[in-house]
Amino acid sequence: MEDCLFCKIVRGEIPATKIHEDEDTLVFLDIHPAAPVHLLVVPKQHIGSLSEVDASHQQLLGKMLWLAPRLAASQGCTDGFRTIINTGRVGGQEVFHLHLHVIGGKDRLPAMV
Ligand code: IU
Repeated sequence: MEDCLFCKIVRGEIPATKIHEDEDTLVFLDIHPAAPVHLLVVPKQHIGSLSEVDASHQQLLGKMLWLAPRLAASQGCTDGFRTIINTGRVGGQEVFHLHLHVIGGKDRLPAMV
């Protein structure tokens, strides 16, 4: 996607602080961190949101979740973390390229629900 911000980061056209990269995903620091540790796990292929995934994305989605505890631990989150996928307007999604937030590094995050 030509104008998608996260596609531009994946292509290296916009800088980001990369934490991890493999053939399917890129992980980088959120520019407006909600906590001391705030990573975004982004699929390299453009998927607009969680609402747009289909059966062919199951392995990719599993990988994104599988990465989360490993990335959190690599950033020092040894006693828990939070994952969030904001989806669509009601879900508060701002960047329409699927991403998994991995948030932690505080003693205890405020309850959300
Ligand atoms: P959301 O789930 O779509 O609401 O989250 C988008 C996130 O992308 C948000 O936390 C922003 O701080 C973050 N972000 C970024 O890391 N780099 C950018 O250039 C922009 C947004 I624009």
